[in-house]
Amino acid sequence: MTTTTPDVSPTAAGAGANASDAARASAVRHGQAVASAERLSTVARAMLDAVHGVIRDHRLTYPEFQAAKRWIMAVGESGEWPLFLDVFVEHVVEQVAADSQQGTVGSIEGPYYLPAQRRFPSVATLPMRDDEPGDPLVFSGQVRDLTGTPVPHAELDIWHNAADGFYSGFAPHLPDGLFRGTITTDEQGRFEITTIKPAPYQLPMDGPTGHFVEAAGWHLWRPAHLHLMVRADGHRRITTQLYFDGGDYIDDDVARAVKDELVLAPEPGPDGRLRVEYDFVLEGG
Ligand code: MBD
Ligand code: FE
Repeated sequence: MTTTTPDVSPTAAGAGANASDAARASAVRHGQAVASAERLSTVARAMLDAVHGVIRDHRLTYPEFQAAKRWIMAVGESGEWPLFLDVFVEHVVEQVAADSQQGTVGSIEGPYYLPAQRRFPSVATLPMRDDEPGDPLVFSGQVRDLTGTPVPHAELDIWHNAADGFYSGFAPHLPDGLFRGTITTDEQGRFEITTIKPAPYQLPMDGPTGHFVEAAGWHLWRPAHLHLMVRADGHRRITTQLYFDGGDYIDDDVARAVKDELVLAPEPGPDGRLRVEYDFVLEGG
């Protein structure tokens, strides 16, 4: 794995805190939860009961309670709650949602989606710099419905990190829009996207999330992944990620978001570039 150190070191303040604005926008995309008093009471009661259970089972002390309070305040002040929740909690929300979902399996959205990126036709090269570091990757496939019928003009949002591990929009040294785009599939639901193979992602080490993970002796890494959102009129939108066979942390994702069906095995094509195909299957229509 090649991880280069950027000139301008992105900090937790960039990678973690900037995700707060993205999280506020995401609430709009996912729809507003309207909880009845009954639902709120039930869920809040269960959460408090779970916390009380942990305190009793582990005989939590006053100094530990105070340390936990200070840490929770620090996460809030640093703006890292979206990061922390997407890494340690979202995978279970996604699993519950997946119980009622057919077709391509989903995975978590994570904190770094940005809407309204550059739009591309079905054959596209994602925005990248001259001499962009990384292994070129050609990712192609087709969007179909559950009956196997192609879905023409589906929209596919794709976003992933640069070879140095950072995401554009959340690291000041990267140009806006790098490795982000919305691709519209052709009449046959097909697409072909040229990009680079993403790199494993390390959570920011200099914020409260990183401090906590290090203090617990856990690691801070996610395996390399492509993020995708696929939507088409009359079909259920899917949010998922694709991973790479044999890559670091593929069996030990800090965010627990890898599913076997989502692991790709790219092979070098005739021109030496890595190539891989993956077809998306959408419900509805
Ligand atoms: C990521 O890139 C990511 O995908 C998730 C889920 C959490 C933190 C960073
Ligand atoms: Fe990610």
